[in-house]
Parts: sequence; structure tokens; C-alpha cells
Amino acid sequence: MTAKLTGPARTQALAALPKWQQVPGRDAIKRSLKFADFNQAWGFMSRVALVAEKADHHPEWSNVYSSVEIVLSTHDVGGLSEKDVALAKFVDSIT
Ligand code: HBI
Repeated sequence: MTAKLTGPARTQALAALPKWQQVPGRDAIKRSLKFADFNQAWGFMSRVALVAEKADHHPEWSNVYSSVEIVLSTHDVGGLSEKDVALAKFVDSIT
């Protein structure tokens, strides 16, 4: 089972993700992304989906044309874990 990130480890992990914001009212992080068009947005989502499925760790997200809102949290632990950090870093690495 993945451990919930707490204390200094959580602080340190979030400091490495400056493009992500904490979601008010829940232990989750979010990032809004804007692409040139729907094709670019869907291509991004496809890349993330492949990695997410392989890791068995899935984003909560929405897409409106060229915009993607992505929220990461680990449901199994009721908060943030290293799985969210890894997926956020992957998102950052391809954008
Ligand atoms: N995705 N974000 C997120 N959080 C989870 O806890 C999670 C998941 N995808 C699959 C998954 N857990 C499985 O381990 C089962 O809980 C279905």
C-alpha cells in the first residue's frame, strides 16, 4: 500500500512541483494546462493516460477544447502520495 505523504516529506515534494496548486478543502493538487488546440490537448491526455494506466494510478481531469484541468490525489490513502508526485512530474516533463 502506498503511504500518505505527510510532514516534511510532503512539504519537500510539493516544493518540487511549483506549477501545481493545492486543492482547497481536500488533500489533492491541481494544474491547469492550455494547449494550442484540441488535438494537442488530447495528445497530452493520451500520453498521460498510458503512463497512468501502467502505474495503476489515474488522474481526475476534464477537458474543454484546448484546456485540461488535472487533479491528482491517491484515493486509496485519502490524500497525496508519491504516486501523485511521480505523475505530476511526468506531466511537467512533457509540457
Ligand atoms: N488512482 N488516483 C488514484 N488513486 C487511487 O487510489 C487509485 C487509482 N487508480 C487505481 C487504483 N487506485 C487501484 O489501486 C484500485 O483502488 C482500483
